[in-house]
Amino acid sequence: MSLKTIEWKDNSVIMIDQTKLPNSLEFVTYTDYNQIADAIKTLVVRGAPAIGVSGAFGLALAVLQCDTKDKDELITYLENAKKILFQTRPTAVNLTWALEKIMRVAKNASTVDEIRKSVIDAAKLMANEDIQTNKSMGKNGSELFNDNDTIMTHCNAGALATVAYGTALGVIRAAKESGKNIKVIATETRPVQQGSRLTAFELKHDGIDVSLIPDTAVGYTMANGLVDGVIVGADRILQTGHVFNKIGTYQVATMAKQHNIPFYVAAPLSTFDLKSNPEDVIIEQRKASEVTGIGDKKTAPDGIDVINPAFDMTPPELISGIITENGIVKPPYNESIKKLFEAKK
Ligand code: RUB
Repeated sequence: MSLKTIEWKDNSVIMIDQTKLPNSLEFVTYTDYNQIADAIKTLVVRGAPAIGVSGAFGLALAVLQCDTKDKDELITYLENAKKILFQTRPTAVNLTWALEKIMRVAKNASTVDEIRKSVIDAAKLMANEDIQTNKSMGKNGSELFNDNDTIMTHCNAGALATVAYGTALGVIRAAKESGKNIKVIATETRPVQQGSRLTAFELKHDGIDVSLIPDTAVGYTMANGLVDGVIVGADRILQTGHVFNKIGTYQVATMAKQHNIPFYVAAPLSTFDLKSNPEDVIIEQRKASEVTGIGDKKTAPDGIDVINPAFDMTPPELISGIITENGIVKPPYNESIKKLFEAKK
């Protein structure tokens, strides 16, 4: 069984503290939605689907924290909690999706007790469904890869970015479970090192063959025939097929195109944002210290100006296919994504 990133237990939320990986596997327990907001902000929990479920569990804690007997008061309390949770990280759309879904459940309930029960049940269900969704995505995507393929991945779109199993790494797990011998090349993913700290840790933990490369070796490995395909996750996918994902994804996709290597994205339907245009999406800018040092060690001069976007946008023409729990969509994305959501209704 792959790692379980986030769990509801005895009216509290238990998470792996991802800031401590790979040096130690530690769990934290939260009983206050403000702690969840903080955990999302400080990357204790990260990855689009995991952030969504964390937001839902944040609202589940909020219904327990507010001890009113008045329904309107409880809804107002939840609206405020939703606002605080929403403000944590702007780019991954799964957070908005999850918070809105839970708020709809709360507003549809008729009594205070019913709100409490239905919100907690819905958040727990969302967490369970995330695992099932990843398994379906894995099954759908595993056919894209052949025995003895080496697959490159960027950032961490694994068990640690979801509740368990993973999106991009879920596809790799499923391909392996179907009997294929698959090797993985993980980029280290500067500046926060989700590749070296998290992907390398989780694949090694699960006994999957993984080699780590510096981000700067993407071109070298592709040019030397060491890569058969690429698979990454996503934080937001637009109707046009533009994919927002961890900074550097665009470079990997461009290099894959240059070398005729298929580039796939694996993400659940909750990662799609059918309303926004590329220019509407807020790209999170993170602190300079992530770039000017590694851990406590300084690697740049004091006072240097820094540009540190957490995400970039990969245009549809670089993407060979998008794997979802309801099937794989291929270009032209405007049509195939529209059809995917029409079939869902
Ligand atoms: C995470 C990141 C991941 C996607 C994965 O960034 O960009 O690739 O969230 O999502 P961060 P998915 O570590 O800054 O949160 O699991 O849907 O593929």
